[in-house]
Amino acid sequence: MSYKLIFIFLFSGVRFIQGDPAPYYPSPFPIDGLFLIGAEADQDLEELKKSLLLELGGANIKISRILEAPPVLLANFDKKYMDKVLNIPGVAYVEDDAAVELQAGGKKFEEPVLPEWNLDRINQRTLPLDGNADYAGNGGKDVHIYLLDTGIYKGHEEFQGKEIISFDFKAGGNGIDCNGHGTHVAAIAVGKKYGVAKNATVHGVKICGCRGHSTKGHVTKGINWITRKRRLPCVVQFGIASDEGGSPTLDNGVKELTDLDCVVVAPAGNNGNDSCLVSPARSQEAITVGALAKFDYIHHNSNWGKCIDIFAPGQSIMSAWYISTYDNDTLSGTSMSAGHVTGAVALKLSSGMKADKVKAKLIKESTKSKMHGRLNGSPSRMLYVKPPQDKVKSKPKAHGGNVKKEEL
Ligand SMILES: [Ca+2]
Repeated sequence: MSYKLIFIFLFSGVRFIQGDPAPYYPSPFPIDGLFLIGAEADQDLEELKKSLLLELGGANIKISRILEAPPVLLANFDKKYMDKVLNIPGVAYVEDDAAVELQAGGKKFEEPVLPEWNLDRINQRTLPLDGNADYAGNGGKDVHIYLLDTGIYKGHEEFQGKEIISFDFKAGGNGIDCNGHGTHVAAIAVGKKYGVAKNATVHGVKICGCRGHSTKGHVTKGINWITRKRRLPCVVQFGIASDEGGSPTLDNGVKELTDLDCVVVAPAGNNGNDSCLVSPARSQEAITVGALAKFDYIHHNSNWGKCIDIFAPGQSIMSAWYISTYDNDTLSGTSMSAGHVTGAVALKLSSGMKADKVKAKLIKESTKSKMHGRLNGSPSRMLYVKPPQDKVKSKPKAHGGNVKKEEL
């Protein structure tokens, strides 16, 4: 290998020669004329805005700061100016803004509704289900969960007043869920009946409209709000995934959140494809969650592959719905799976575990090598949350005598 090649490999991805253009990351389904401009870490965004307006002529150009650190601008301009923008000093990269998708489907798109199985499944190593769905610990008390999703239906009985409407991507918006997805995921994480961490607090960070439409730009604004306002201990769950072009902005946002002591949970995505193609699932720092079907197979819609860290129930999950205080509905998807892991993270944080230890701990404690069917390179790891000690299964010895506690 020549020295020149070694040099290029060592510095790949870094603009090491003044005047090299920044990289451009296209989306297969871009929003025409709308771009996220990532700036170098020490770049003054106001100065960069001035440079952009100068290069682009200023006419009809709208530029807004959507993430302070790492710095990102959202700008509209004609793509014919792309080469100019990529050569402006201080620009680290440009990516297309594009739609992101919620990672769930309603029951009308799914198989027949199954009896509630999910909370029962994750506190035992093997099937059959034992009818116990309790978890050890204090239910995630004092932990703050931030859901980048459709908001939360405030006042649902599942939340017992522990839900907080925290952010709306629309100026003047009320942050209330008018879609259902966010309320459903929130109750899987903290709901009094449907939830894993029943004493944690959940914050709605609304990045989707009523029809579930969102963009990388909207999600980035939500990330920015959390980076500035978060309360610790902190878990952030994404309810969305990008298209298969990925997103350096979302990936960088995850890294920033973990640097700020939040644990980040991401759905693997619901396209039945490689999870390493989408953001934030492909992020190294996030806990990426695939959907487990009943009987321990990968759910047919779930993404798969080596970017998944763990699987959790994601088929036919009953949880709260947004129509009324007592409403519920059944959805499937990797967002539902991620809701279980978010609750499990809250239990760990509430027990005093440091945020940077949680991912490795959940992986270490997962139920390994028990999944069935084709895994497509995914790790065979299912979420495991310990039951209370008094619910640990007891078995008499074969010849009578003392009862031995069996660790499940
Ligand atoms: Ca059980």
